[in-house]
Amino acid sequence: MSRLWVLCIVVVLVSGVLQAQVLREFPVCVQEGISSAQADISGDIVVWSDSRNATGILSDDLYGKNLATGQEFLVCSAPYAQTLPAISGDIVVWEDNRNWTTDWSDIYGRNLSTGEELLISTGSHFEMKPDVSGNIVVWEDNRNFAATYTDIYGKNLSTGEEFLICGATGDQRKPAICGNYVVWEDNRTSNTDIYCKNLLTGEEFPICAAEGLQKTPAISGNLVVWEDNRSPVAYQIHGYDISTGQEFVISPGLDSRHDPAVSGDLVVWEDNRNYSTSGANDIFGVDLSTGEEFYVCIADNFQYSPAVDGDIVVWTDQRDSVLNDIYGAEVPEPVTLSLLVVGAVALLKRKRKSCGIRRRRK
Ligand SMILES: [Ca+2]
Ligand SMILES: [Ca+2]
Ligand SMILES: [Ca+2]
Ligand SMILES: [Ca+2]
Repeated sequence: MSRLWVLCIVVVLVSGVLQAQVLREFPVCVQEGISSAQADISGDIVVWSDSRNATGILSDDLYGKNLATGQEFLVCSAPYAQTLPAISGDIVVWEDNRNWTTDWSDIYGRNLSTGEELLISTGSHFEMKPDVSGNIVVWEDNRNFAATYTDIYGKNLSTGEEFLICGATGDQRKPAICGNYVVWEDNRTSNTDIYCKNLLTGEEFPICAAEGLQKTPAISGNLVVWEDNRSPVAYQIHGYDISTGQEFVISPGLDSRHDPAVSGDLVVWEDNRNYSTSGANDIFGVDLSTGEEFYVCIADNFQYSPAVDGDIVVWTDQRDSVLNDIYGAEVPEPVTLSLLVVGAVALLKRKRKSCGIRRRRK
């Protein structure tokens, strides 16, 4: 048997072990009688919406945790509800209802390094579901609802300039941004597609305008992912590489997959494949560099709304009760570990790209 065959067999055996390897899971925020949900992550910082100070409905606040130090901190406790936080580096943005009686929802933010609160967009209409990448914040905005329904707006935090990203007819919703690319769910043709705008060139183009519904896009680098029900049986996870123009199926299956998140080669989503036996969903993922699909969390009851940055996945978890908690898991890097085991290159580590800052767990 040649050395090459021995090496191949060793790698296959090691890969089999790695597939069975359990991810390192950890609680981020678990409080009895309190709901913590809607987590996002950038680097070591996780942020979420939290009911610990709530005195009634619509009064959640925002909290954060530094995973490197274990320190938890308050992000915003203004009146009424602060929800749906998104984070990129030091900038956290969210949907804010403090001016609910006059302005409906607005977009606020905080610079975690300076402590400064950022008033991003207010007005007597809805601003919703923000995302942030670097200095650019994007959100759903219905100021022109009578003419064009919901549109996508953005703001450059460096210049203070607010600008229209897409004002097409029909609803444009759920924007996500990475670098110069903004993607969103677009209902201009009534069967919901995924569109993209390059903020550098101003060019707008469809990512996927197939039959059926394409929804909940996420983006990292040139990779866009979404849930897609063109199949008559279930929502599946699809992807599109902007640099090659290639679309591909990431996770097919007869049980629905929803709400994907992406960082570099790592894609995660809500997954119903075990619903018939467990009565609830789980979080699954795939490393696109190896094609290896794996479970991130198959705990009891519902896990949903995953977010990922680098090797860390966070999600909302109902394993203990219908009151949500936040859990996280570190995804091992199969290629790195394989090389370590066969003793080929002990120090070679494959880095995953993320949209925000690059990171590795210590
Ligand atoms: Ca408003
Ligand atoms: Ca519109
Ligand atoms: Ca469609
Ligand atoms: Ca579950």
